[in-house]
Amino acid sequence: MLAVSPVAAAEYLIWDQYVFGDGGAQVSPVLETNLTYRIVAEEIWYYDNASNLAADAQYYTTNFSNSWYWGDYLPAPDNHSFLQIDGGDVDWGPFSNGDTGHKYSINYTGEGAALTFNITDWVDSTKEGNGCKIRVRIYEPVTVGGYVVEPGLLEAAKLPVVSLMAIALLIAAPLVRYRNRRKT
Ligand SMILES: [Ca+2]
Repeated sequence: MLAVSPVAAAEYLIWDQYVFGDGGAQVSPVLETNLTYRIVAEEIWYYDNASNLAADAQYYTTNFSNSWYWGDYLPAPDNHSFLQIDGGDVDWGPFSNGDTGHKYSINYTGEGAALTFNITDWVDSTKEGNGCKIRVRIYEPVTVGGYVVEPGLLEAAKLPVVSLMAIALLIAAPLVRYRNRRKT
């Protein structure tokens, strides 16, 4: 039987969009009530493109020497987040530098509504001269009959299919060779 798992569920990508540092909002598909999605935000945008000054979903750097591998980092001012959902701040978690892709991940339980993502520039409060973007992806848990499927079980369920395909190939390969031989 299928097991119910609130964490580490098997999941698939349902949305993949860029939220631009100098742009407007991006709206996700409607997220089902009581289904726990995973939202991943990564990469960097510029709060001052000309000066090579970068920020990510939660943090920013004052060191212009490298916009990917930052020399320093500060949280967004006044406990804000730069990447916001529905106009509100999000706690995207501990800092991720360039070596981990400025990547952040949260769990979000759907409320039967779409989510609106935007970047607010809390550093200099102007989008003039901003640049680049944050990539946002939403993953939906795999469910069967209303139950969330655990990854281990999903892998186990795939195994017989893979085995059957392997057997089919073993049977098909000699047949193809035999047919080709007959043609010559
Ligand atoms: Ca700016």
